[in-house]
Amino acid sequence: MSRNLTIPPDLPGPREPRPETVAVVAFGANLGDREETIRAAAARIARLPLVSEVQLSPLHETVAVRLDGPDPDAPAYVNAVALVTTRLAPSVLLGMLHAIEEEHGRERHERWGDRTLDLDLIAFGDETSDAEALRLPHPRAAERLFVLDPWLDLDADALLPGHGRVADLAAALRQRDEG
Ligand code: PH2
Ligand code: MG
Ligand code: MG
Repeated sequence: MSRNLTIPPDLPGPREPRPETVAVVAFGANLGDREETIRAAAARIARLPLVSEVQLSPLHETVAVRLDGPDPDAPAYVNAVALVTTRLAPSVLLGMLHAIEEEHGRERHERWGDRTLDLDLIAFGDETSDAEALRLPHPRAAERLFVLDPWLDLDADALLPGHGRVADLAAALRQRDEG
């Protein structure tokens, strides 16, 4: 009896190492010691298996954006972005980011509510995905100056897959807000 169980040669086997990819991770915190939390989370990501480098941007203090717009009376955020060089699969990295949020006491009550730590996977190389559990790039990244500005600190030529230059997206948002 012979069955064709041959693995097609162009599919990577499950144990084959993935290539190094640069992931863009956004950090946000508006409760507790925001700066300390973000620095600790970046150091934690750097210690993950199959992560070889983490470059953290300068920290930006930003007005909280609620579902109905900016709210200067809400606790302000500290936001940052990191470029994470990794051989992890994006879904595995995302699971680890959620675990780190929990280590920092993240509680989920209301959408866009106050939080000790939010870690969002903004982009993963030039991958795009419509999967419900992991949309790439992050569906709201192009509209968020608190993501685009720290990303530009690290890479003035950054590209958001499917949307173009991050610098152009940020300039368009500023014009909309000021114009
Ligand atoms: N994150 C949100 C909602 N609002 N506002 C600021 N300034 N910074 C954030 O990171 C942020 C927000 C949902 O993830
Ligand atoms: Mg977020
Ligand atoms: Mg989030």
